[in-house]
Amino acid sequence: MKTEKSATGVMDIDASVSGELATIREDHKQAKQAQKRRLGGLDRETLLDLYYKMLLVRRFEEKSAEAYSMGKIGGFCHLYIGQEAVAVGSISAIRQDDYVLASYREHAHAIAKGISPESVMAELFGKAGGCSHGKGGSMHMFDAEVNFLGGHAIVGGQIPLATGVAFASKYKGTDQVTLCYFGEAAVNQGAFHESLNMAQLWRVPCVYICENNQYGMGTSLERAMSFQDIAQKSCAYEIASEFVDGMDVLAVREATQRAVERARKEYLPTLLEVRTYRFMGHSMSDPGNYRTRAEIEKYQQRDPIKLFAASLKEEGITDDKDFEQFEARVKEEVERAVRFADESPLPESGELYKDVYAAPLGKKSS
Ligand SMILES: Cc1ncc(C[n+]2csc(CCOP(=O)(O)OP(=O)(O)O)c2C)c(N)n1
Ligand SMILES: [Mg+2]
Repeated sequence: MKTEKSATGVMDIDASVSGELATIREDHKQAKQAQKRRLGGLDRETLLDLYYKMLLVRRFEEKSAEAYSMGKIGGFCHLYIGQEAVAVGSISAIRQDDYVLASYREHAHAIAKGISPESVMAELFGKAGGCSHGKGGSMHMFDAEVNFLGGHAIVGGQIPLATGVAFASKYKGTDQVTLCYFGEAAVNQGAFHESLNMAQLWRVPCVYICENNQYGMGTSLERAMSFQDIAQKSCAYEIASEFVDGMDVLAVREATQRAVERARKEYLPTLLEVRTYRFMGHSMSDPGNYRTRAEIEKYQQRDPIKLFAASLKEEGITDDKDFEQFEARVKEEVERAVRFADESPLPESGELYKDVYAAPLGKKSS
């Protein structure tokens, strides 16, 4: 087998996945048929909104990558390109007053939950106009106003926190639901198992969404996990679970709707294993030499945005003119975000001491 290194550091192993390509094309065809069947149940406005949001976060992140290489963004920056259907589909299934907690790969979740692209871009630039006042950066988006509670850099750290947030909703007698996102590598953490145990035992309204993109940094799932059927791990705690195609925005939305209903009405948690793939490296500094270009291309054939666009077009819901208009609107929105971030000032030095400790209940933080 001929192996060579490309300019990007991605290994090219010729034709090793050609057999798999046929399977992935077949999967793609089937997913498209299933998606088209689902389109019928939704109004045009909802469908277009899902498409628009996926395109917005894709172009937003492409622009972030550009800004990163220009030195405008410091620190770590983990892109979500390829996974858009997961955040957009699932967050479309909740109410504004529901909660979302995510990992450090969270730009899309923050935008989908309602933080403005301007505020997310300014946070990436470390500017005062950012949602965390420029002190958090890429991994620490946060806005309590829209119930987006981070942005967590410790792998799996958000899982017990989300369980607590969901418990608090139940304790206070509200019917709010919490969505908790994490990668498949976090499933090996004790915190995941402890949280699922408590969630079912105490009937906590939390939906655990494992974004299985098949890699934890440069380590494939097969190399790190003895039993890789993540949805089935729920059996140990008698939690309801589903395996979902993460490249199909409507499948993600529907599975989340089922889980959210269970949480809201019966205070029951659910584990969703959403199978997806990241098209970019783990972070902006990842040379990516642990997977082949052919493997990436294989999954790019199942690009969630292209899949959805094809379904919308084939069903006569949109045409090429609509797509051009979407591109133009998104471009304008992303450029506005960059302009805002560029023009936003750096945080004042006094900002360093703000929000370090929580204010005692009932008192405003200084
Ligand atoms: C407790 C802890 N251990 C290790 C790390 C270093 N680390 C950062 S990301 C990552 C991989 C996580 O992969 P996964 O959970 O699958 O999420 P993905 O990056 O694929 O979205 C690791 C090991 C960390 N941040 N926290
Ligand atoms: Mg992963």
